[in-house]
Amino acid sequence: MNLRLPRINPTETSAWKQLTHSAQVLQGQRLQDLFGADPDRAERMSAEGAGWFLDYSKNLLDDQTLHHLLKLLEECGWEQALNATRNGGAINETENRAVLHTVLRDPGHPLRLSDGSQPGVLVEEVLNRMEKFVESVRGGQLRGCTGQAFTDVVNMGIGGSDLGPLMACEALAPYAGPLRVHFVSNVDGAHWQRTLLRLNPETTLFLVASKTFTTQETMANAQSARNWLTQALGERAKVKDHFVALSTNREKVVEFGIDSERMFPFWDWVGGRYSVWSAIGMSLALSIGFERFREFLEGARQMDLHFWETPPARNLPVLLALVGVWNRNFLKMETLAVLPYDQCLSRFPAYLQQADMESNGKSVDREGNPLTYHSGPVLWGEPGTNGQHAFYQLIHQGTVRVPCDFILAANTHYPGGPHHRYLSANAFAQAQALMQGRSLDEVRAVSAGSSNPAEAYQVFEGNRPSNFLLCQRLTPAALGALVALYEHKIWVQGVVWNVFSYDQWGVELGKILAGKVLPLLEEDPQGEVSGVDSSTKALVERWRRWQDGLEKPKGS
Ligand code: G6Q
Repeated sequence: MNLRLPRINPTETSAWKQLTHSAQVLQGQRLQDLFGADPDRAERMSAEGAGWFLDYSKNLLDDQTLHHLLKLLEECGWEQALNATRNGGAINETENRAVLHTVLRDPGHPLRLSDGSQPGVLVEEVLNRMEKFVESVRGGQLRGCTGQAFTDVVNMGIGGSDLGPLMACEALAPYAGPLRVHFVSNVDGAHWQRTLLRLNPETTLFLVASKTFTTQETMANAQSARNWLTQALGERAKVKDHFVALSTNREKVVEFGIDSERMFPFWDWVGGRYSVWSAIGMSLALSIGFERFREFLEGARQMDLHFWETPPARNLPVLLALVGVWNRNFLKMETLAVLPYDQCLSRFPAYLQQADMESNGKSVDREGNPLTYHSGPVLWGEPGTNGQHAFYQLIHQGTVRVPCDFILAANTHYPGGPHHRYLSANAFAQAQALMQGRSLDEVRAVSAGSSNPAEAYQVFEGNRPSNFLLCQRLTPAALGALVALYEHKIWVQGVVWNVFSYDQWGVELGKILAGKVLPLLEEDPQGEVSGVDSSTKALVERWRRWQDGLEKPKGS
């Protein structure tokens, strides 16, 4: 069985050429006219699965474009890519690793890897251990070293070991139990020190979340937490009672002083930004309870099944991915705004930023050649309606076009008053306004003949694309499905762009250089700074003088 990813330059497919032509034709058309000429457009250009409804009809495309986009995916070797992924091929080739985060939501999965290991069995074991642990912490049986039950949990991790559980804890806050969950990620001491003000050492449980257990930020924070605990509790302190490790690196965990009994492992076939489903999800499980955590996994599993079993033309991740390729490569849009109309999803854009930009922010293809076309867009966003009072001006009337993903639940966890109707009306109206715009004639009709010197500024060009994702209620299952939807979308785009979506070499250089700069900050403030460029040298020298008060900033 061929378990390698294909090597196909998408620009050399026949579909790419057809799509280039379609883009020229469609750019001269108006979305509003496409709707006017086709009463079934919204019905045809929508799909449903795993509890989510996707309306992609407000994109500047037609049936033929969609047909070519599906053809593009086929020509880029989708079947082969899917087969390699699902059967445990080492598709993260530059790190020689399989990519099996979908097995995390399918405990007991029968796959056996070439080294004889069975990921599904390992997953099941760890989930069962996590369940017992979560229940005994939440039930108050497992206590701190002075005999008090835990009241606070602090997840210490960064990047993939922080963003997923943080986002999910926020999103599922309506399901949270009595444990307060905090997240410390930044190496900036402010993050840890501001958090500790809210903690009692006797009742705090620390989760050191790090796949490698060598990450500078996380280890510095964990070390400070350990010092704080031992200083506060003196002889009574038993570090092992207050620390848990979520990691793949047993040796380093033990070296840090955490009992292997309190270590919940995951494996190298789980990428950091795809790890919320693994032991890295411990903070979420402690917050919402294990039954809900399993529902979260099951929601993702339902999206996996939808992705694997639904024909591409009705397949949510495939459609979202292909519309994204269309906007990025053919209509030349450089960014994507993710706009959840849900305060609980306030961290979702930040989470997705990592998942998407770290996966597809690549410029070398699978044969090591520079890309001659664009890959992943810049992803950004904020929850509605706040964004409307901030950056939507540019989305409506700026000189760049920004495709938007609107996300909304039909029901809120916080009923009472008109809030949810206001919120929902705004979401629908923004997507509508972006699509239809407002012409000069319409502006003049409002002025009803009276002079209006601002009329040119009140015109909205419209024709600005968006997707709309709607679920019934943001339950653990719905969130799981939403996250899995975007994970698969990212993967499909990576297949088309012929990149390796599961490595992240771009984060390495800065870490190496930070290791070289650090000694310069620790040396004699009067000493010479050498071995760096003139800009870095001048900055470091000024930093030293200002830090030691040897010089005052001008104008201060
Ligand atoms: C994610 C990346 C990265 C990683 C962090 C933390 O895919 O690999 O964001 O999650 O660098 O790494 P550790 O979990 O090893 O501390």
